[in-house]
Amino acid sequence: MTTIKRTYCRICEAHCGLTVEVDERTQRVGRVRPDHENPVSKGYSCVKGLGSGAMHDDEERLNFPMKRVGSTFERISWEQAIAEIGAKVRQLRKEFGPRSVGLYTGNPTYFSFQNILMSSGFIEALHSPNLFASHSVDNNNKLHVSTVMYGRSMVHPVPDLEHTEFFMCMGSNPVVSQMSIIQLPNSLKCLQDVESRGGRVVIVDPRRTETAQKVGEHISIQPQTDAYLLMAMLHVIAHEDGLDLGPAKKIAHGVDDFVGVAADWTPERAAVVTGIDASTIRELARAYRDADGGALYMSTGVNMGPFGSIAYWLVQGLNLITGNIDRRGGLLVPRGPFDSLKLAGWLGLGGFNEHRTLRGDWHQVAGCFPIAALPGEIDNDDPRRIRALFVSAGNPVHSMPEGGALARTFDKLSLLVSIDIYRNETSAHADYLLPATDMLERSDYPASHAMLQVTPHAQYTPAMVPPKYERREEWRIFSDLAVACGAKPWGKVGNLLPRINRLLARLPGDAEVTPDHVLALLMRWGGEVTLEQLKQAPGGIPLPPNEPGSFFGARVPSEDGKVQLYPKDVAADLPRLRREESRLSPRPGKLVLIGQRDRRSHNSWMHNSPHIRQPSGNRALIHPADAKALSIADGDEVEVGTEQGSIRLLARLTNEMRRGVVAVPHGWGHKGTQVKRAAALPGANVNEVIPGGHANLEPVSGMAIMMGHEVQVRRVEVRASTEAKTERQPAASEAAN
Ligand SMILES: Nc1nc2c(c(=O)[nH]1)N[C@H]1C(S)=C(S)[C@@H](COP(=O)(O)OP(=O)(O)OC[C@H]3O[C@@H](n4cnc5c(=O)[nH]c(N)nc54)[C@H](O)[C@@H]3O)O[C@H]1N2
Ligand SMILES: Nc1nc2c(c(=O)[nH]1)N[C@H]1C(S)=C(S)[C@@H](COP(=O)(O)OP(=O)(O)OC[C@H]3O[C@@H](n4cnc5c(=O)[nH]c(N)nc54)[C@H](O)[C@@H]3O)O[C@H]1N2
Ligand code: SF4
Ligand SMILES: [Mo]
Repeated sequence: MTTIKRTYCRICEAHCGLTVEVDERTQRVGRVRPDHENPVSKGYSCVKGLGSGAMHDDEERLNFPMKRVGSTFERISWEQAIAEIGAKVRQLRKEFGPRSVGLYTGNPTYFSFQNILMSSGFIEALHSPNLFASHSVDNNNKLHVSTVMYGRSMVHPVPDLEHTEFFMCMGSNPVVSQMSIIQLPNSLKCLQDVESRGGRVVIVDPRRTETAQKVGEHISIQPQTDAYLLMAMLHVIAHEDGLDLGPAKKIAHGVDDFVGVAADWTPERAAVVTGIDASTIRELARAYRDADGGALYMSTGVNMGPFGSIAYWLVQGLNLITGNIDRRGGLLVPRGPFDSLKLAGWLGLGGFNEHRTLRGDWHQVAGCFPIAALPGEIDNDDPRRIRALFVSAGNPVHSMPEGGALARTFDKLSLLVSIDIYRNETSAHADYLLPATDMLERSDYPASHAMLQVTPHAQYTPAMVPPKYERREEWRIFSDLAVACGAKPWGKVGNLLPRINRLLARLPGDAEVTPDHVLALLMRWGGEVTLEQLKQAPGGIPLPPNEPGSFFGARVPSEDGKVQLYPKDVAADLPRLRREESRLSPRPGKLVLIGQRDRRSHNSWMHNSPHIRQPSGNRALIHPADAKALSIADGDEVEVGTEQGSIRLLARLTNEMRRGVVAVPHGWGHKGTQVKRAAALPGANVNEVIPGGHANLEPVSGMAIMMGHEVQVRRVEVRASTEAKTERQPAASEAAN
């Protein structure tokens, strides 16, 4: 008998509702479809989520624990894997101390309640500060700025798009990505609705993106210069026109200092850097200020540039002084079903701590060090360096800038363990591979997004099917590892995470506590809904809408309940903004590199999907006029190079691009992954040319600077290009699913 079960997707932040056909006898997964009854996503989904069933059955999945033997991997039992890894870690910790263990948690971690809970619990229980996270390659600036402005990294007011009159979207391509640090399924429709209600949508991007082609007005901006645009908007609103700062002063410290930073940033000055006319900047600033509810939003295109922290500070500050935060049609701060802010306060999460890296003295953001600092923590002569590295749900060798440099440090490790659903470029170097469950094989709750929902909604999903083969739930893997590695039962006094970890690991007797028990406790405490109620409502339960006037004076998690509008460390970075002002244009003959995402890929891990027909590799998107100057024709093979190295891929000429800018999608060019479909796809890994290391970290937050590097683009000699052309397969648009 086939049952149709309801769940939600955990690949991107939209968390779309899905239905899954399950054969009750065989427990096989059939068709995965959009859930039309889901009250938030209302039948929206994309090809990645619909491919989750095929991914569950992919014959190339990692299904058993494996151990490196010479240059290959051999299957071993879970008992052997856990015991051997545990023995090694115990020995390293005894000899070199707790810092000898490190953990990198990749992007899918944040889509699994049990993984978030247990991965950080694991490293805390081992008393190591060495937790690194993928948010240092997408959102560290946001997490850091919220920490210094609001007191906790998880406060990110979300646009009230159902009521807004003016929405400016900088550095995001919602049609493809569904955005970030926000939960908004079918974001295109939400933006189109703003327009049909008579509101205005402005897309600021160096490329006329898929989004800009479908909604709003496109404003083309020179990469890396959004902070200058925002400065000029602040100048117009607060200096040229004058603004009553009284209301802002009631809720924030440092209002005058904040406004003061824009005193000499006239639109004329910003126009030179951004490439946006001064008159346009003035008009935008005033339209935003005068809207009956306006919201500025920025995402990874700006985060990944050199001024991510300054830009997010300006976005928050502008939204605040114009009275748009905590108001209808502006931006609201969701509560979630339980008080995440209070909980974070108790657990000491999302604030500052004393941990620093051995090299570079980097602080943690949201409890994690920047991933780009990891190579330096492994390869140094300090006896406390990292010697055992765990990588969970991540592929840093491929996904971080200059990942090859990280791979080269692996020789210095005594142990590398990958916990993943596939084999990837990082685990190719591992000593042990531990197979995790996929999203259909585990229960879940979108805890990390509770405070980011535009339409608040609580949905619990049970596992759709039991794990196939010997795939194991992450909570169990981390729990067993913690015990085997010698975690002490009760951890540091006052730190609850190791306790939870221990609780989950082993209760006295045979009782087993699972992440669901922790969730049930949190829900009960929160009071909005109980886990029992959620289990009875498979499509989830709508929560009260985000409430204007509920944040300031009530829930701001800073010490005195006020916002810090002039955070010293961010403001101290302003001289760099001035210094770089004249250096942002590329030198003659060079182009500026930005990125692009594709609906059919997800960072580095969707290319093996048996469900998704992939285009034949990534392409370098170049404006026809730039291409002409470089004698490049559409489909030519080009070399994109920096001082660090070069990659070769085919060119696609398109006037979507801003002149002087080249876009190369990341996540392509799979080598040594052992997964055949992905490895067979042509394409190149752009992170081979994006410089990494400490020098390329945004200095305030440790966010990797991945956009805006100057590159040389040249046509590969005719002979090679003819070969490339003969092999050429359909262009991205031709192969669309
Ligand atoms: N040049 C450039 N580089 C970029 C970006 C860019 O725009 N330009 N984008 C960056 C961004 S936004 C991010 S978030 C990072 C991502 O960086 P990472 O998170 O390090 O890498 P991913 O490629 O997302 O790899 C995720 C891994 O998790 C595995 N996985 C999937 N589901 C599960 C699961 O449920 N459990 C476990 N254990 N494993 C699972 C996948 O098989 C895959 O190997 O990359 C960044 N890299
Ligand atoms: N299909 C698909 N969806 C995804 C992902 C995926 O890989 N594939 N990844 C997921 C992840 S991990 C994340 S973090 C989110 C990211 O979601 P988004 O933040 O929306 O990321 P992108 O879609 O890459 O859009 C970034 C935009 O910034 C533009 N840009 C580049 N430089 C600049 C600049 O200097 N200024 C401005 N204003 N714009 C600039 C780029 O042209 C691009 O259009 O997407 C998620 N969703
Ligand atoms: S947009 Fe696609 S990948 Fe993202 S949650 Fe929805 S179905 Fe999943
Ligand atoms: Mo990301």
